[in-house]
Amino acid sequence: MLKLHFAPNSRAGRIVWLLEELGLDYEINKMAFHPKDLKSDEHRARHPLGRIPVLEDGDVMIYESGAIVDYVLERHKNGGLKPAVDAPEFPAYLQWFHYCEGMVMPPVNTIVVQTILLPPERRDETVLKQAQKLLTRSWAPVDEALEGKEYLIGNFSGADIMLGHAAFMSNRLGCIPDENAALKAYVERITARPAFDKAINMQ
Ligand SMILES: N[C@@H](CCC(=O)N[C@@H](CS)C(=O)NCC(=O)O)C(=O)O
Repeated sequence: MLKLHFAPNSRAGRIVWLLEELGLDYEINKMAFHPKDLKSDEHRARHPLGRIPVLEDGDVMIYESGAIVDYVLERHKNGGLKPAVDAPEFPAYLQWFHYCEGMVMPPVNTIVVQTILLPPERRDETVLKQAQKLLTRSWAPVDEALEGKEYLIGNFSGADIMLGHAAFMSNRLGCIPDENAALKAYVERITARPAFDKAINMQ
């Protein structure tokens, strides 16, 4: 059975969401979002940097949330929630799937470090402001792409698992402006999906 190494309030929620959407059986190794669990020798043997998510599937151990999503879709759902290579939506699918970790998550990481993880005396207001500006700017093309669409490529797909989760997180950090109405509505649509609700509330 698939085994997900998980901690709450993290990207591991993406994988719970995916597995729930697909109706796959899985078990969870719940860890605390704390160095005592994540940086333990046991977990570093799964991920050298002591990060999550990590998925175990028999002899396979794989990390990087995007790689895990693609692995599950290809190996366990025969490419479900993913357009065929020759489908017109395929390039947009790839673009939005990778835009998540490539463009959106770097400033999200900085904002989390500068507002939550660092002690107040080590926080830097300039770095924080820059990251907030970059994050807000990064969402503008996504808002535009969502005009008149329910999901990023029309139908719900693996790209939504990646970027939809990041949109929810960014909205929670207050970095999606009200004028991005299509994106705000998208976050609401995603939040209403039962599989997302289960993933995001898993502690
Ligand atoms: N690009 C990686 C990022 C993994 C990552 O940084 N995960 C965070 C949680 S969202 C983590 O494990 N942080 C713990 C730490 O930095 O010690 C992915 O998408 O899986």
